[in-house]
This record gives sequence, C-alpha cells and structure tokens, in this order.
Amino acid sequence: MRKRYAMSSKSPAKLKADLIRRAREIGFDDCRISVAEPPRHTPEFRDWLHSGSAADMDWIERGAEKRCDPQKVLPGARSVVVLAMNYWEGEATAPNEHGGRIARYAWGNDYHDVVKDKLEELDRFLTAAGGRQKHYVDTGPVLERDFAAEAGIGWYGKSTMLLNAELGTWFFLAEIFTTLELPPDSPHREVLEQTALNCPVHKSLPPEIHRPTKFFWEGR
Ligand code: B12
Repeated sequence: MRKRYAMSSKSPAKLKADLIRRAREIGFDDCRISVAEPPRHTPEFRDWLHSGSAADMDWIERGAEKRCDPQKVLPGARSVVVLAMNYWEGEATAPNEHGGRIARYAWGNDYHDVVKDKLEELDRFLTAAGGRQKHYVDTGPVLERDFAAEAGIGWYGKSTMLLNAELGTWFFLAEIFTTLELPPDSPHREVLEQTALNCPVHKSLPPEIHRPTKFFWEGR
C-alpha cells in the first residue's frame, strides 16, 4: 500500500535529514544534495560529443541541452537529490564456456526497475513537502556523475567511474530534481583537486577512455 505524507512546514535542514533517513530505510546507500546549476564538466561533455565519442548513442546528442542545464529538465528546479545504491554482490563468477563473464551490474533484477520504484517513493515524500519533481535513473538527460561528484558521493576514477570511499565503483546513481531548496553538500576534496589541476588522471589516460566505440569496463 502507498504511504501518505502530510503537507510539511519543516525547515530545509529537517526536511533533508528526514529525506536521507527515508532514502536509507528503503535501500539507498547514500543520499546527498547538489544545487540545480549547470554541471561542472559541461565543456568536457560538449568536447566529448563534438569528437564523436557518443558513437551511435545519438540519444545523448538529442538530450545534450538538457544535460547541460537542469532548468531545461525541470523549470524552477533548485536542488538535485543524488542517490547511490550498491551493486556489489560478491566475487566474480567463473567465465562461461566462451570465456565471457557477466558484469556485476547485470546480475540481479534490472536496476532501472528496482531503483525507479524507490525514486517514486521519495518523489511522493517531496511532493507532500510542497515540491515538484522529476526523477531519473540512468536513462534521463542528466550528467549523473557530475551531480554526484558535486554532492560529494565520490570522485572520478581512472575508468571515469565515480569512486566512493565505502562502495568503491560498485554503485548505481539516480537523481531527483526538485523545486524545493535543500541545503547542498560539498564535493569531495579530490574532485576540486582534479578540476583545479585540469585532472592529470583524466589527461594521462589513453584516448580510448571516453570512447564507447572501444569499451572500457570497470577499470580493467
Ligand atoms: C552512455 C553511458 C555508458 C556508455 C558510455 C560510457 C561513458 N564513459 O560515457 C557505455 C555503454 C560504454 C557505458 C558503460 C558502463 N556504464 Co554507463 N552510463 C552511460 C550514461 C547513460 C551516460 C554517460 C555520459 O554522459 N557519458 C558522457 C561522458 C562525457 O560522461 P562521463 O563518462 O559520465 O564523464 C563525466 C566525468 O568523467 C566528468 N569528466 C569528463 N571530463 C572530465 C575532465 C576532468 C578534468 C574532470 C575532473 C572530470 C571530467 O564529467 C563527465 C560528465 O559528468 C550514464 C548515465 C547518465 N545519464 O549519466 C551511465 C553510467 C555512467 N554508467 C554506469 C555504469 C555502472 C556503467 C558500467 C560499469 C556498466 C558495466 N559494467 O558495463 C560501464 C562502465 C564504463 C565506464 N568506464 O564508463 C553508471 C556509473 C556509476 C558510477 N559509479 O560511476 C552510470 C552513472 C549509470 C547509473 N545511473 O548508475 N555507460
């Protein structure tokens, strides 16, 4: 049965604390807030697109303007709630008869469905507090890693995967854009250093790293 929430007159700090508690109760491993501003690495994203790195993923190009501006996703958005969910399910299985192995992110039920149900629950919670929301997991026009890095969920690893001190790279991301103003979190120190130094990690990488035409799986 769906939970009902009373209209709230909580302070933004109290609302954030309650939201985080609820997010953890329903199975998210981290919940942090970013301001709904253009993501930090929109110039790099545009370069990536112009260099043809999106290959046949033309849907990324189609949603490019929204990816670069949260106001085009949800006019009036003030905050982005960023959520992380662990998908580590134990050591890798033995390769099959063809020598292949299934990536961990695909072991369980489709994460798009699993996470979406939980996002809907948090969306209802925020609606009851007076917000308008849009939520996404993976398939939305969102530079998810940038918002997550900005909110302090983690920092960029060599594989371009976001790294979290407890979860490693083994987590999915999801976001809720909301018109509510929630106190933002800060980026991890590593993210600020990577950006200030124009990221020697990213610069030292072979060009394949951002080229889905040559897949680069989970840092291996
Ligand atoms: C398209 C896509 C793919 C494509 C292309 C991958 C790619 N690197 O772009 C393919 C199919 C190959 C793929 C594979 C995988 N993906 Co994928 N993918 C996406 C998707 C839908 C868009 C990514 C995108 O915008 N790419 C464009 C490039 C430019 O963006 P980016 O790689 O995220 O780069 C960011 C940072 O590196 C940073 N950046 C860029 N340049 C610079 C320069 C400097 C100086 C600095 C500091 C930072 C910086 O800013 C960029 C923009 O945010 C996102 C979901 C989403 N909507 O964001 C999931 C997503 C990135 N994928 C995810 C996952 C789990 C995977 C796989 C591990 C799945 C698997 N096991 O096969 C692999 C890992 C591959 C990899 N190393 O990235 C997760 C990552 C979670 C995490 N912990 O980081 C996401 C967020 C999905 C989710 N909701 O959980 N993916």
